[in-house]
Amino acid sequence: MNIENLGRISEVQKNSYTIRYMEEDLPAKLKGSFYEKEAEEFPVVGDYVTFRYNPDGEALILSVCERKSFLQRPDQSKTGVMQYMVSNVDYCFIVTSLNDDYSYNRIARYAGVALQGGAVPVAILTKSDLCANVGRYVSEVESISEKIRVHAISALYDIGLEELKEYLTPGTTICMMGSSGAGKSTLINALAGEETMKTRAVRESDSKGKHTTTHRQLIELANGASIIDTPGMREIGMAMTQEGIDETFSDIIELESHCRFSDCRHDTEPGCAIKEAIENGTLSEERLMLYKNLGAENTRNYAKKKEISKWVKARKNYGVGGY
Ligand SMILES: Nc1nc2c(ncn2[C@@H]2O[C@H](COP(=O)(O)OP(=O)(O)OP(=O)(O)O)[C@@H](O)[C@H]2O)c(=O)[nH]1
Ligand SMILES: [Mg+2]
Repeated sequence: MNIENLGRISEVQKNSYTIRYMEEDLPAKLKGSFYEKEAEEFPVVGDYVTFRYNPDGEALILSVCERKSFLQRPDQSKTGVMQYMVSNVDYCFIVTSLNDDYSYNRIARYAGVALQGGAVPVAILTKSDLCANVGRYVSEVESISEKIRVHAISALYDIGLEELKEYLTPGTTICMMGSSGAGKSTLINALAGEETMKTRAVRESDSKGKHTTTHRQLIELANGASIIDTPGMREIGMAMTQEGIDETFSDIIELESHCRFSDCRHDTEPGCAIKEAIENGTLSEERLMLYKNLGAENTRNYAKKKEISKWVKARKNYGVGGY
Protein backbone atom coordinates (compact mmCIF):
# COMPACT_ATOMS: atom_id res chain seq x y z
CA MET A 1 0.00 0.00 0.00
CA ASN A 2 1.60 3.21 -1.10
CA ILE A 3 -1.04 5.64 0.05
CA GLU A 4 0.04 8.57 2.22
CA ASN A 5 -1.96 9.05 5.39
CA LEU A 6 -2.11 11.96 7.82
CA GLY A 7 -1.67 11.23 11.53
CA ARG A 8 -0.38 12.87 14.69
CA ILE A 9 2.71 11.99 16.71
CA SER A 10 1.56 10.85 20.15
CA GLU A 11 4.85 9.53 21.56
CA VAL A 12 8.56 9.77 20.84
CA GLN A 13 11.13 7.43 22.41
CA LYS A 14 14.70 7.60 21.14
CA ASN A 15 14.31 6.53 17.51
CA SER A 16 10.83 5.07 17.73
CA TYR A 17 7.66 7.01 17.22
CA THR A 18 3.96 6.42 17.74
CA ILE A 19 1.36 7.87 15.41
CA ARG A 20 -2.21 8.48 16.50
CA TYR A 21 -4.41 7.62 13.55
CA MET A 22 -8.16 6.98 13.59
CA GLU A 23 -8.20 6.20 17.33
CA GLU A 24 -5.30 3.78 17.00
CA ASP A 25 -1.65 4.06 18.03
CA LEU A 26 0.69 2.89 15.27
CA PRO A 27 4.40 2.19 15.81
CA ALA A 28 6.47 4.16 13.30
CA LYS A 29 9.97 5.04 12.17
CA LEU A 30 11.47 7.87 10.16
CA LYS A 31 12.23 7.88 6.48
CA GLY A 32 16.01 7.84 6.04
CA SER A 33 16.25 11.36 4.64
CA PHE A 34 15.30 12.77 8.07
CA TYR A 35 18.78 11.93 9.30
CA GLU A 36 20.22 14.59 7.00
CA LYS A 37 17.96 17.27 8.51
CA GLU A 38 18.39 19.72 11.38
CA ALA A 39 17.23 18.57 14.84
CA GLU A 40 14.21 20.88 14.81
CA GLU A 41 12.86 19.18 11.70
CA PHE A 42 12.54 15.84 13.46
CA PRO A 43 8.98 15.03 14.59
CA VAL A 44 7.97 15.94 18.13
CA VAL A 45 4.83 15.02 20.08
CA GLY A 46 1.93 17.01 18.66
CA ASP A 47 3.23 17.09 15.10
CA TYR A 48 0.97 16.19 12.21
CA VAL A 49 2.86 13.87 9.87
CA THR A 50 2.31 12.14 6.58
CA PHE A 51 3.13 8.44 6.70
CA ARG A 52 2.95 5.21 4.80
CA TYR A 53 0.95 2.51 6.58
CA ASN A 54 2.58 -0.87 7.04
CA PRO A 55 0.18 -3.69 7.97
CA ASP A 56 3.13 -5.92 9.00
CA GLY A 57 5.13 -3.54 11.18
CA GLU A 58 6.28 0.03 11.62
CA ALA A 59 4.69 2.79 9.59
CA LEU A 60 7.10 5.06 7.71
CA ILE A 61 7.01 8.78 8.55
CA LEU A 62 7.48 10.75 5.36
CA SER A 63 7.14 14.40 6.33
CA VAL A 64 6.21 16.79 9.14
CA CYS A 65 3.42 19.27 8.41
CA GLU A 66 3.91 22.96 9.10
CA ARG A 67 3.65 23.70 12.84
CA LYS A 68 1.31 26.35 14.11
CA SER A 69 3.14 26.51 17.44
CA PHE A 70 6.37 24.96 18.69
CA LEU A 71 7.58 24.96 22.29
CA GLN A 72 11.30 24.75 22.88
CA ARG A 73 13.82 25.33 25.63
CA PRO A 74 17.59 25.22 26.03
CA ASP A 75 18.80 21.80 27.15
CA GLN A 76 19.60 21.38 30.82
CA SER A 77 23.35 21.08 30.44
CA LYS A 78 23.30 24.82 29.67
CA THR A 79 25.16 24.55 26.40
CA GLY A 80 22.58 26.75 24.71
CA VAL A 81 21.48 23.88 22.44
CA MET A 82 17.71 23.94 22.03
CA GLN A 83 15.49 21.03 22.96
CA TYR A 84 12.33 20.77 20.92
CA MET A 85 9.46 19.76 23.14
CA VAL A 86 5.96 19.76 21.62
CA SER A 87 4.08 21.36 18.75
CA ASN A 88 0.64 22.51 17.69
CA VAL A 89 -0.32 23.42 21.23
CA ASP A 90 -3.12 25.94 21.83
CA TYR A 91 -2.79 26.25 25.60
CA CYS A 92 0.26 25.64 27.74
CA PHE A 93 -0.90 24.69 31.22
CA ILE A 94 1.81 25.83 33.63
CA VAL A 95 1.13 23.43 36.49
CA THR A 96 2.42 24.52 39.90
CA SER A 97 1.26 23.18 43.22
CA LEU A 98 0.36 25.54 46.03
CA ASN A 99 3.06 24.30 48.41
CA ASP A 100 6.88 24.41 48.30
CA ASP A 101 6.78 24.07 44.51
CA TYR A 102 5.24 27.51 43.95
CA SER A 103 7.58 29.97 42.23
CA TYR A 104 6.63 33.34 40.75
CA ASN A 105 9.88 33.42 38.79
CA ARG A 106 9.35 29.96 37.27
CA ILE A 107 5.79 30.73 36.15
CA ALA A 108 7.09 33.86 34.37
CA ARG A 109 9.72 31.72 32.61
CA TYR A 110 7.17 29.19 31.38
CA ALA A 111 4.91 32.03 30.24
CA GLY A 112 7.77 33.42 28.14
CA VAL A 113 8.40 30.01 26.56
CA ALA A 114 4.69 29.50 25.82
CA LEU A 115 4.24 32.95 24.26
CA GLN A 116 7.44 32.60 22.25
CA GLY A 117 6.17 29.30 20.87
CA GLY A 118 2.72 30.61 19.97
CA ALA A 119 0.66 29.07 22.80
CA VAL A 120 -1.52 30.79 25.41
CA PRO A 121 -0.04 30.47 28.94
CA VAL A 122 -2.51 29.26 31.56
CA ALA A 123 -1.22 28.96 35.14
CA ILE A 124 -2.86 26.05 36.93
CA LEU A 125 -2.31 26.30 40.68
CA THR A 126 -2.93 22.77 41.94
CA LYS A 127 -3.53 21.26 45.39
CA SER A 128 -5.63 24.23 46.48
CA ASP A 129 -7.02 21.90 49.15
CA LEU A 130 -3.64 22.13 50.91
CA CYS A 131 -3.41 25.93 50.86
CA ALA A 132 -5.00 28.43 53.22
CA ASN A 133 -4.51 31.62 51.15
CA VAL A 134 -5.29 30.63 47.56
CA GLY A 135 -6.53 34.13 46.64
CA ARG A 136 -3.18 35.74 47.43
CA TYR A 137 -1.37 33.36 45.05
CA VAL A 138 -3.95 33.84 42.31
CA SER A 139 -3.52 37.62 42.38
CA GLU A 140 0.27 37.33 42.52
CA VAL A 141 0.30 35.12 39.41
CA GLU A 142 -2.15 37.44 37.66
CA SER A 143 0.34 40.24 38.26
CA ILE A 144 3.07 38.40 36.28
CA SER A 145 1.51 39.26 32.96
CA GLU A 146 -1.78 40.33 31.51
CA LYS A 147 -1.26 37.51 28.98
CA ILE A 148 -1.48 34.79 31.66
CA ARG A 149 -4.74 33.20 32.67
CA VAL A 150 -4.91 31.73 36.18
CA HIS A 151 -6.97 28.95 37.76
CA ALA A 152 -6.66 27.47 41.25
CA ILE A 153 -7.81 23.86 41.39
CA SER A 154 -7.81 20.66 43.36
CA ALA A 155 -7.92 17.56 41.19
CA LEU A 156 -8.46 15.38 44.26
CA TYR A 157 -11.46 17.32 45.58
CA ASP A 158 -12.87 18.44 42.23
CA ILE A 159 -12.43 22.16 42.94
CA GLY A 160 -12.13 24.53 39.97
CA LEU A 161 -12.17 21.76 37.33
CA GLU A 162 -15.40 23.08 35.89
CA GLU A 163 -13.54 26.31 34.90
CA LEU A 164 -11.13 24.27 32.79
CA LYS A 165 -13.89 22.85 30.59
CA GLU A 166 -13.71 26.00 28.43
CA TYR A 167 -10.29 24.82 27.18
CA LEU A 168 -11.42 21.29 26.37
CA THR A 169 -13.11 21.86 23.06
CA PRO A 170 -12.83 19.44 20.10
CA GLY A 171 -9.63 19.97 18.12
CA THR A 172 -7.89 21.90 20.92
CA THR A 173 -4.50 20.78 22.23
CA ILE A 174 -3.29 21.47 25.75
CA CYS A 175 0.23 20.77 26.99
CA MET A 176 0.97 20.25 30.69
CA MET A 177 4.28 21.58 31.95
CA GLY A 178 5.72 21.93 35.43
CA SER A 179 7.78 20.31 38.15
CA SER A 180 7.62 16.64 39.04
CA GLY A 181 4.87 16.03 41.57
CA ALA A 182 2.92 19.20 40.72
CA GLY A 183 -0.07 17.08 39.74
CA LYS A 184 -0.01 17.13 35.92
CA SER A 185 -0.97 13.51 35.40
CA THR A 186 -3.53 13.60 38.23
CA LEU A 187 -5.21 16.55 36.51
CA ILE A 188 -5.25 14.72 33.17
CA ASN A 189 -6.91 11.72 34.82
CA ALA A 190 -9.49 14.01 36.43
CA LEU A 191 -10.25 15.72 33.12
CA ALA A 192 -10.34 12.43 31.21
CA GLY A 193 -12.56 10.85 33.85
CA GLU A 194 -10.34 7.74 33.93
CA GLU A 195 -6.91 6.61 35.11
CA THR A 196 -5.08 7.17 31.84
CA MET A 197 -1.78 8.26 33.39
CA LYS A 198 0.20 6.80 36.27
CA THR A 199 0.61 9.11 39.29
CA ARG A 200 2.68 8.82 42.46
CA ALA A 201 2.93 10.50 45.87
CA VAL A 202 5.52 13.23 46.42
CA ARG A 203 8.24 13.10 49.11
CA GLU A 204 6.78 14.48 52.31
CA SER A 205 9.95 16.25 53.46
CA ASP A 206 10.10 18.72 50.58
CA SER A 207 6.98 18.05 48.45
CA LYS A 208 9.20 17.02 45.51
CA GLY A 209 7.96 14.49 42.97
CA LYS A 210 9.66 11.31 41.81
CA HIS A 211 9.53 11.72 38.03
CA THR A 212 6.63 9.38 37.57
CA THR A 213 5.89 10.42 33.97
CA THR A 214 8.99 9.59 31.94
CA HIS A 215 8.17 10.74 28.42
CA ARG A 216 5.90 13.13 26.55
CA GLN A 217 2.62 11.62 25.51
CA LEU A 218 -0.46 12.87 23.71
CA ILE A 219 -3.80 11.65 24.99
CA GLU A 220 -7.05 12.11 23.10
CA LEU A 221 -10.08 12.78 25.28
CA ALA A 222 -13.47 11.40 24.36
CA ASN A 223 -14.74 14.88 23.42
CA GLY A 224 -12.00 15.36 20.78
CA ALA A 225 -9.62 17.60 22.77
CA SER A 226 -6.01 16.42 23.15
CA ILE A 227 -3.74 16.76 26.18
CA ILE A 228 0.02 16.26 26.21
CA ASP A 229 1.52 15.01 29.46
CA THR A 230 5.21 15.73 30.03
CA PRO A 231 7.77 14.55 32.60
CA GLY A 232 8.43 17.04 35.41
CA MET A 233 11.16 19.55 34.65
CA ARG A 234 13.59 20.72 37.29
CA GLU A 235 13.99 24.14 35.75
CA ILE A 236 13.39 25.99 32.53
CA GLY A 237 16.18 28.08 31.09
CA MET A 238 15.83 31.02 28.74
CA ALA A 239 17.37 31.07 25.26
CA MET A 240 15.96 32.38 21.97
CA THR A 241 12.98 33.54 23.97
CA GLN A 242 13.34 37.33 23.89
CA GLU A 243 10.07 37.90 22.03
CA GLY A 244 8.25 35.66 24.50
CA ILE A 245 9.78 37.53 27.43
CA ASP A 246 8.81 40.86 25.87
CA GLU A 247 5.28 39.63 25.35
CA THR A 248 5.03 38.44 28.96
CA PHE A 249 6.18 41.86 30.13
CA SER A 250 4.40 43.83 27.41
CA ASP A 251 3.40 46.58 29.87
CA ILE A 252 7.10 47.29 30.56
CA ILE A 253 7.81 47.48 26.82
CA GLU A 254 4.89 49.88 26.48
CA LEU A 255 6.18 52.03 29.36
CA GLU A 256 9.69 52.11 27.87
CA SER A 257 8.29 53.60 24.71
CA HIS A 258 7.21 56.62 26.78
CA CYS A 259 10.68 57.35 28.21
CA ARG A 260 12.04 60.70 27.02
CA PHE A 261 15.21 59.07 25.69
CA SER A 262 14.91 56.08 23.39
CA ASP A 263 18.07 54.55 24.88
CA CYS A 264 16.93 55.22 28.48
CA ARG A 265 18.54 52.78 30.96
CA HIS A 266 15.92 53.65 33.59
CA ASP A 267 18.71 54.79 35.85
CA THR A 268 19.29 58.53 36.34
CA GLU A 269 17.80 59.79 33.09
CA PRO A 270 15.09 62.45 33.37
CA GLY A 271 11.63 61.72 31.95
CA CYS A 272 11.89 57.97 32.63
CA ALA A 273 8.46 56.34 32.42
CA ILE A 274 9.66 53.17 34.17
CA LYS A 275 10.90 55.03 37.26
CA GLU A 276 7.69 57.01 37.35
CA ALA A 277 5.63 53.78 37.24
CA ILE A 278 7.68 52.33 40.11
CA GLU A 279 7.20 55.52 42.13
CA ASN A 280 3.46 55.62 41.63
CA GLY A 281 3.14 51.88 42.33
CA THR A 282 1.87 50.69 38.93
CA LEU A 283 5.05 48.64 38.38
CA SER A 284 6.88 46.67 41.08
CA GLU A 285 10.66 46.78 41.31
CA GLU A 286 10.67 43.00 41.72
CA ARG A 287 8.92 42.51 38.40
CA LEU A 288 11.23 44.92 36.58
CA MET A 289 14.25 42.99 37.95
CA LEU A 290 12.74 39.70 36.81
CA TYR A 291 12.24 41.12 33.31
CA LYS A 292 15.86 42.34 33.18
CA ASN A 293 17.29 39.10 34.56
CA LEU A 294 15.39 36.85 32.17
CA GLY A 295 16.46 39.06 29.26
CA ALA A 296 20.10 38.93 30.36
CA GLU A 297 20.00 35.14 30.74
CA ASN A 298 18.45 34.84 27.31
CA THR A 299 21.19 36.95 25.72
CA ARG A 300 23.95 34.94 27.45
CA ASN A 301 22.52 31.61 26.31
CA TYR A 302 21.89 32.89 22.80
CA ALA A 303 25.54 33.95 22.46
CA LYS A 304 26.59 30.49 23.64
CA LYS A 305 24.25 28.80 21.19
CA LYS A 306 25.66 30.82 18.30
CA GLU A 307 29.19 29.85 19.26
CA ILE A 308 28.26 26.17 19.43
CA SER A 309 26.43 26.08 16.11
CA LYS A 310 29.43 27.73 14.44
CA TRP A 311 31.59 24.97 15.87
CA VAL A 312 29.18 22.21 14.75
CA LYS A 313 29.08 23.68 11.23
CA ALA A 314 32.86 23.85 11.06
CA ARG A 315 33.12 20.20 12.11
CA LYS A 316 30.55 19.21 9.47
CA ASN A 317 32.41 21.13 6.76
CA TYR A 318 35.61 19.32 7.63
CA GLY A 319 33.72 16.05 7.52
CA VAL A 320 34.25 15.32 11.22
CA GLY A 321 31.27 13.23 12.39
CA GLY A 322 27.78 14.60 12.81
CA TYR A 323 26.17 15.38 16.10
N1 LIG B 1 -3.83 17.12 47.95
C1 LIG B 1 -3.73 17.05 46.64
N2 LIG B 1 -2.84 16.19 46.08
C2 LIG B 1 -2.75 16.13 44.75
C3 LIG B 1 -3.56 16.94 43.90
N3 LIG B 1 -3.20 16.67 42.61
C4 LIG B 1 -2.22 15.75 42.66
N4 LIG B 1 -1.95 15.41 43.95
C5 LIG B 1 -0.99 14.41 44.41
O1 LIG B 1 0.34 14.79 44.04
C6 LIG B 1 1.12 13.62 43.76
C7 LIG B 1 1.85 13.79 42.44
O2 LIG B 1 0.92 13.83 41.39
P1 LIG B 1 1.28 13.46 39.87
O3 LIG B 1 0.04 13.73 39.09
O4 LIG B 1 1.90 12.12 39.77
O5 LIG B 1 2.37 14.57 39.54
P2 LIG B 1 3.06 14.88 38.12
O6 LIG B 1 3.10 16.36 37.98
O7 LIG B 1 2.42 14.12 37.04
O8 LIG B 1 4.56 14.34 38.38
P3 LIG B 1 5.64 13.76 37.30
O9 LIG B 1 4.94 12.75 36.46
O10 LIG B 1 6.72 13.17 38.17
O11 LIG B 1 6.13 14.96 36.52
C8 LIG B 1 0.15 12.44 43.80
O12 LIG B 1 0.29 11.80 45.04
C9 LIG B 1 -1.21 13.09 43.68
O13 LIG B 1 -2.23 12.34 44.33
C10 LIG B 1 -4.51 17.82 44.51
O14 LIG B 1 -5.25 18.55 43.86
N5 LIG B 1 -4.54 17.83 45.88
MG1 LIG C 1 3.13 12.77 35.70
